[in-house]
Amino acid sequence: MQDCIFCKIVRGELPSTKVYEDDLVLAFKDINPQAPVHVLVIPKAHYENVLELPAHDGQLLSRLLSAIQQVARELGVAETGFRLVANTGPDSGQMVPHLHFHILGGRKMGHGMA
Ligand code: DGP
Repeated sequence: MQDCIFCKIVRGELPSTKVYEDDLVLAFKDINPQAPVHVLVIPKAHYENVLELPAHDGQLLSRLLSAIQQVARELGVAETGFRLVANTGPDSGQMVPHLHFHILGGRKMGHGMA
């Protein structure tokens, strides 16, 4: 998508600190980290949120899950634990309308989800 900032990151038109990449999926550090480890895992193709992500696309779903697992292990939060968040739509506060999974870890998270 032309004006989407995450599509621009995928195309290399905006810089990012990449931590994982394959032909379908990219993971990079969040520009405004909320935890010592804060990574965004995205499909390279533009889907606005999880509701648009095609549930029948087993290859993409599997690749996203593998990337999340690999990033968590490589960045050292697989043992200590992490939070996985996909804000979806207006009430969630989703700011960037390109599906992204936040991996947040490296500190104790609060019990609240809000
Ligand atoms: P959300 O509220 O779930 O849409 O979170 C969007 C996240 O994206 C937010 O934590 C900040 C991050 N972000 C926004 N613009 C950029 C950018 O240009 N580069 C990087 N690395 N992260 C960004």
